[in-house]
Amino acid sequence: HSKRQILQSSSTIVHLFEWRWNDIAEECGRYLAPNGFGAVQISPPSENVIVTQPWRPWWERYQPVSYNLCSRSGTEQELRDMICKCNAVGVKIYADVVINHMCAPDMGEGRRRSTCGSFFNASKREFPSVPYTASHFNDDKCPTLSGNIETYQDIYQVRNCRLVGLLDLAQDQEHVRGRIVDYMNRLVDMGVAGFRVDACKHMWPEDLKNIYSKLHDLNATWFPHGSRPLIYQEVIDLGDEPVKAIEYSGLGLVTEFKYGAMLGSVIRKWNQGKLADLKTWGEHWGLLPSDEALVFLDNHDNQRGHGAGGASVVTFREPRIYKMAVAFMLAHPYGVPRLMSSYRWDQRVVGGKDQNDWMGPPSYPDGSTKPVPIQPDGSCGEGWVCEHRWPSIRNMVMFHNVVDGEPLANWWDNGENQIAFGRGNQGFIVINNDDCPLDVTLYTGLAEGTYCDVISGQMSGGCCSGKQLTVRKDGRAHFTISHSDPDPVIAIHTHSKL
Ligand code: AAO
Repeated sequence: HSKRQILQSSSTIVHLFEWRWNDIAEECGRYLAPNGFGAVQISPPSENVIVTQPWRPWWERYQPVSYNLCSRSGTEQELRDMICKCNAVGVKIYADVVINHMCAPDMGEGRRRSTCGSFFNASKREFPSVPYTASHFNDDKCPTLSGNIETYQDIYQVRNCRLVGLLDLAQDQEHVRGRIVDYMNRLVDMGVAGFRVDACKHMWPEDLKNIYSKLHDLNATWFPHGSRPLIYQEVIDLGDEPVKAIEYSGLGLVTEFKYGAMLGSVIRKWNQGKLADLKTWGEHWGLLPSDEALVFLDNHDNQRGHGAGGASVVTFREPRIYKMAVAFMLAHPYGVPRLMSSYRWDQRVVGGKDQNDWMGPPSYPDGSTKPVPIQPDGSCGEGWVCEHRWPSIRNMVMFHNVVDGEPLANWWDNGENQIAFGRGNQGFIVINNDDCPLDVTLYTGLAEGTYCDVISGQMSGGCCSGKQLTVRKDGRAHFTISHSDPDPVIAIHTHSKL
């Protein structure tokens, strides 16, 4: 296929966690589109409560007070402008929507505690800008004395009580569904291509179905007539609770939390795990059907001990195994992949818990978020990690596009932690996570020729800045990977051919 087709086949989503709309607008044109990224997940665009105790935590954005579109990421105009610029270069925008609940009841009242200055009164459950009043919440249906979810083993508590104390909206009411649908449709009309729906486990599937059915088709300025929003639903199902991911998978994609937890465990070689086991990776491991799963290694919660996934989850703090796991994820055909793009914060772990897990994005003393500066070497400054700009991660996004639709092929492993596999005859990857060198000749399925390894370098202007691999007439190539290599992976594909 042509370069153009490859950029368009892109499905990889990058979560630009807490980025400002203006920075995302620039990133789409200068970086994401030319490197084959398919879409950006943005932080919640709705107006939220301003939390000052602790100081401006990232999680305040998960406490809406209205559906007005202004937040620390920017104004409504900046949001609109960003969506337009990203669509213009073919990068889709998926909005994170918080529709299960509003803020917590102890968040006060007035206009000064909200990001657009809208009035609310949390203890009275009044949010006149929507509007919602006390009657629009689930409290009368919740069976617990505290009003909060006390156990995840009772589906009525999970759906009708307050998640970590947050005021729980009654999506069974037409008025509530209507306000949510209006909010989501305003975003669709502005040009978003879909949604990450927060806390779906805590809403009844039939109510969500009703809401989704009323969404507009995507904006025809940018998308083919009749295109529907892509929806991926946050449901944490690690297998030990009565609420199941499959209750939601008929409605849209579902976040597959087992993916990062299990792959993290294998890459760490915990419980006798080894890469060779990944030969059967996918549904055989108890994961959702591939076409229903949104997959990722870490997310904004479990990279800081919130949510679920546990200690096996790998993050930017362990770059070597992180890059290895990302390479596997983007090379493997299972699921729709999402990359995390984080900011750094100082961890202070006391008794197993990070006391700084609340820390918000790089910001000025007044609480406003800092821009993302790009350094001469292409990395980000000011505490923005920008995993998506790490060269091998960026290049694997292109690998993912080149091999799109091709079946897993030519699997090889040494029975331990050295593996290799291809995707049809379009790409081939070799990974060495053993404590000894890899030195092997393998059938790649690729056409004869010299290929540039996109992990150690890349093609530019017809030259390869990394390792070169020779595929012989019989499709075989010789690979060596030292176990002390900081990037113990080789990946080649038809568009990295010299
Ligand atoms: C903040 C404060 C709270 C305060 C609250 C109200 O931190 O102390 O009470 O405000 O003032 C984020 C933050 C929260 C924050 C909230 C609002 O993470 O700390 O609360 O904003 O500002 C559950 C939900 C899941 C949710 C996750 C965090 O099911 O939907 O908790 N994720 C989303 C967002 C997240 C956001 C919200 C929802 C709310 O991504 O950023 O919260 O909008 C079990 C359950 C899971 C459950 C976890 C954690 O997991 O299965 O469903 O996630 O517990 O409670 C084993 C099990 C596994 C289990 C896990 C952990 O691994 O196999 O199933 O253990 O126990």
